[in-house]
Amino acid sequence: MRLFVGLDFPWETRQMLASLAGGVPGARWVSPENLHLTLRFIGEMPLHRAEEIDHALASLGQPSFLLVLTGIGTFAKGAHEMSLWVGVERNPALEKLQAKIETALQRAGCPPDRRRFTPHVTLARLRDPAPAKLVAFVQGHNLFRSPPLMIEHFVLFSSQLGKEASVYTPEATYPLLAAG
Ligand code: 3AM
Repeated sequence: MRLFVGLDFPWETRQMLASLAGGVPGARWVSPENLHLTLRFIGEMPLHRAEEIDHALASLGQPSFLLVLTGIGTFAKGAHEMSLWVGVERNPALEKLQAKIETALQRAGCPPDRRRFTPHVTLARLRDPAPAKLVAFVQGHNLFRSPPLMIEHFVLFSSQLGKEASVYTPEATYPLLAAG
C-alpha cells in the first residue's frame, strides 16, 4: 500500500477550491474528491506495517483547530513539471499536529522525513505552463481566503497511482480532541 497522512475537507470546501480551476491551458486540475492537504508522505508499506502505522497514529491526543486556506503558490518538480497550490495561514496547531505525526511515524519505524513542512492543497499539475497565464492565475487568486475551517480529524490515505490522476482512499480516520 502506498500511504500518506493528510487532511480531507468538507464538500463545500472542495467545491470552493475546485471553483478556482481554469485559465491555465494544459493544467491537470485535481478533482474535488481528491483535494487534500498532505501532512506526511509515507510511501509503499506492506499491510502489517500499515497496521503498526495505524496504531501509532491512533492516540496523538492533539486538539481540533481552525484552519484558513489562503494564498497561491507553486512548486517546480524537475525542469518541466510544476504544481499549483493554495497555502494556509500560519497555524501553530497544524504544525504541532504535523510534528506529532512525524514523531509517531518515526517511533513506528518510518525513516525521518527531513523536508520542511510546507502545508498546501495541490490544485493542479502543469507541464511547461505559459508563464503569462500562470502569473495571471496567481495574481487573480492571491486574495483567495477560505472561511476558518474546523479541523476535527486527520486521515491515513492510500494512494493508487493512475495514468491521469491518482485515486486516494481514506483507510482510517483519527479524531482530534474537542477544542476548549
Ligand atoms: O499533497 P501533494 O499533492 O502536494 O505529490 C504527492 C502528493 O502531494 C506526494 O504525496 C502526496 C500524496 O500523494 N508524494 C508522492 N510521492 C512522493 C514522494 N516520493 C510524495 N511526497 C514525497 N515523496
